[in-house]
Amino acid sequence: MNRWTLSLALGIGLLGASSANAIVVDGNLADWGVTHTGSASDWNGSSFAVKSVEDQTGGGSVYLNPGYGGQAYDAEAMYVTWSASTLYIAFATGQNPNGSNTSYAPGDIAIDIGNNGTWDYGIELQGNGGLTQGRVYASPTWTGFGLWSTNDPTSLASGTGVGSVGQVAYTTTGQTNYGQYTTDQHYFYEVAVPLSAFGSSMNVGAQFKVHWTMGCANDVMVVSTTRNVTSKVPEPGTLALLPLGLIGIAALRRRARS
Ligand SMILES: [Ca+2]
Ligand SMILES: [Ca+2]
Ligand SMILES: [Ca+2]
Ligand SMILES: [Ca+2]
Repeated sequence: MNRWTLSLALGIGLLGASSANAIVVDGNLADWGVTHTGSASDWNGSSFAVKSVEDQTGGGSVYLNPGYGGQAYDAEAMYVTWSASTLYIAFATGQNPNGSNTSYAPGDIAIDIGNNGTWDYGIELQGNGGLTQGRVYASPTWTGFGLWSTNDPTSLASGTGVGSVGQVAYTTTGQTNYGQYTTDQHYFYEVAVPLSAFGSSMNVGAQFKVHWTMGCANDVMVVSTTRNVTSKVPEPGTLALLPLGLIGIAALRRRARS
């Protein structure tokens, strides 16, 4: 095996090891394995994601648990994963993030470390109320807990900003043909925040719960998981470096030849 074939084999080996692509925060959940074929399996997602799926449909009188409201208030599917440095969250809802199809504001993400019923952190999604979009807030307070329960935090009201500001993207144009209710409109959120914002509380082994609902909390999504491995997806930029590495090998090869 000469140097070129050895390099090529190493490169292919690296590609094979990176079966998951890095997550791109763009409001498109294709990188999470979410498809749009008009079947229930669209929400299955990739195996690297911990998920909760509860896609409902119908009009205002349809019960969603804990409230009513049908598709316009449906919390449909949530996905959670992480790299060594970043926590990623994505979800789908029937509520337009600009609030145009409901009379309630969209909500923010709440995180319970240790699954003990206390919401330890919030993640600001819109950047309203004087808070910064994509920032993690410790010791959060909430504008309310909706109409139906006492422990479903809706929108962040205040908190102590921690860590560097993450990324949030969401879509405000309804998209159809996702899941079995093919004419329903779906909206998508995608979030990346630095794990360092949570201090040691998100270290490997940590149990945590991710929660989202809208201002009325008609429907609620929760993913409970354990950070059982350091990383489930590549670091942002890892795969971008790989082709550069291969180009570098090719350049070496050309130089060796000339
Ligand atoms: Ca994406
Ligand atoms: Ca639905
Ligand atoms: Ca639902
Ligand atoms: Ca907010």
